[in-house]
Amino acid sequence: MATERTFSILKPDATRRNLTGAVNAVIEEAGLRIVAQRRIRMTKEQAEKFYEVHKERPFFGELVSFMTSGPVVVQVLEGENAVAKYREVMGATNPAQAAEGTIRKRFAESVGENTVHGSDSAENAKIEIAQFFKDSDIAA
Ligand code: RTP
Ligand code: MG
Repeated sequence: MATERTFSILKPDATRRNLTGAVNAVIEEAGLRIVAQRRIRMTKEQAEKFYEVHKERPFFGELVSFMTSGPVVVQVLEGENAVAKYREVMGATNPAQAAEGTIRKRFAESVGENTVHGSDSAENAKIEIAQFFKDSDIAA
């Protein structure tokens, strides 16, 4: 498996509780490298576009309002099999179902406020990275 990149967001519940360093430590301990990182305030338009696939879901409004409720940290992570590796390190969407040691098991408060986002495929990772980073922002 070649080196791969994935897109990550440390969500507003992580910044609110001052957990960005603790989450980054888990990411780095898993062997993923943070090759780009920026703290931003997502606009409603950015959040709606980012989560467009969920626009018909009942939780869409709540999700957009949460993602714009405070600062987030957007990141590009790099490593062997980074997409699948990060999904494993994040744990299940619902923290109650997440495996021991995963970010969501350790830190997440609820299925909505679940601390991190990670791309679900290499193809989506490319699309998501391009929404927030230029090639020149990434230093591998
Ligand atoms: P993400 O996209 O944020 O990495 O999370 P995921 O793949 O594990 O979960 P996904 O199904 O893509 O859902 C996206 C985000 O929507 C919120 N959500 N709320 N209230 C609910 O039932 C519910 N279900 C999903 C979560 O913030 C989830 O991460
Ligand atoms: Mg998802």
